[in-house]
Amino acid sequence: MKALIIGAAGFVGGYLINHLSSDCGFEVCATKLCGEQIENENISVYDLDIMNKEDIILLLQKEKPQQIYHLAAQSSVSVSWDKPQLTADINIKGTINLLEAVRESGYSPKILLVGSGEEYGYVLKGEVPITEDTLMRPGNIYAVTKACQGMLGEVYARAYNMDIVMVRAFNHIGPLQSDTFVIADFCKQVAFIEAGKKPPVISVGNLDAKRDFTDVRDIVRAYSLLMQSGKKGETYNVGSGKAVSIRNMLDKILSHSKVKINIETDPKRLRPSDVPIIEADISKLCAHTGWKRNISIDDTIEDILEYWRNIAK
Ligand code: A2R
Repeated sequence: MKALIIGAAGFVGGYLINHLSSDCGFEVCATKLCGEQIENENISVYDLDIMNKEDIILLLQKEKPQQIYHLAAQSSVSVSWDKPQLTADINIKGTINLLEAVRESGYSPKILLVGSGEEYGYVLKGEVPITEDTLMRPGNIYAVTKACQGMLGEVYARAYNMDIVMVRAFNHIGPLQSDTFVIADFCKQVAFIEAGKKPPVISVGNLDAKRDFTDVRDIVRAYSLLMQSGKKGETYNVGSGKAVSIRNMLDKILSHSKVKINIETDPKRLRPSDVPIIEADISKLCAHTGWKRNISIDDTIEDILEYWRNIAK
């Protein structure tokens, strides 16, 4: 089996490369933007900007992958406020470029479009856990573009009978994640405190919000299972199915800390529009693929802490 990962230089891409090449034994080709790095001798790496449809066509004609994982995105919510046009171009136009390139290439790979739990946005009390049929009320520009990407996938699957599966991924965490994400941020702070490079006070935002956290390694396993048995034109939630409060996550992180740490609320980290609970209903994913979480939250936290301890050394 040959798989192409588009936008593989990001957080998820590295884990997906490892899973497909090492665990599944696939031949993997991966794309990155010029200037990005992918260190892996066992795969073919190409520079590709998805804004250039002709380049996508040339790559597809050369490699003819049976599976295409589309990860390339402007994936930051905060950047999406500053650069709405760029976000729409990459996430919507880029996806159209890919789908059109596949159509023009005249063959039929299976395609996974990676969306986000953010697409659901303002979830009402009675809507938790969130099923795939829940009304989407995106609360930011990134989420709007991802919702649009998913709708495009549905339309192309129906109109052109293309084998496209959509996912809405909830919070994924793991080593290598940027510290702009809450769990990486907390673990980094703890590691720098342990190393004596920061006073023993951890700054936090809203600890009451509950979110659905899953290890990124379990997430990419779900993606490859969906490429085996996900149904054409369908959308799947990918998450743990169990929301945990940020306070609970912080307690777990602090319980692994080697030093005593005080907690301090930083008003800059408080986001007034925080949705109180986001929890995925993953029954469709489990029923169609047999997926279940393999890595516990505690094991993930230990791995993330170890990652930041090595950096803080
Ligand atoms: O923005 P950069 O320089 O970090 O590059 C990102 C890349 N990318 C592009 N690739 C090809 N053509 C473009 N025009 C283009 N613009 C950006 O896509 C980055 O290397 C990759 C996305 O990786 P991350 O931002 O690290 O996202 P992550 O966490 O790996 O999530 C993967 C997917 C995304 O579709 C998210 O929206 C979704 O999972 O949650």
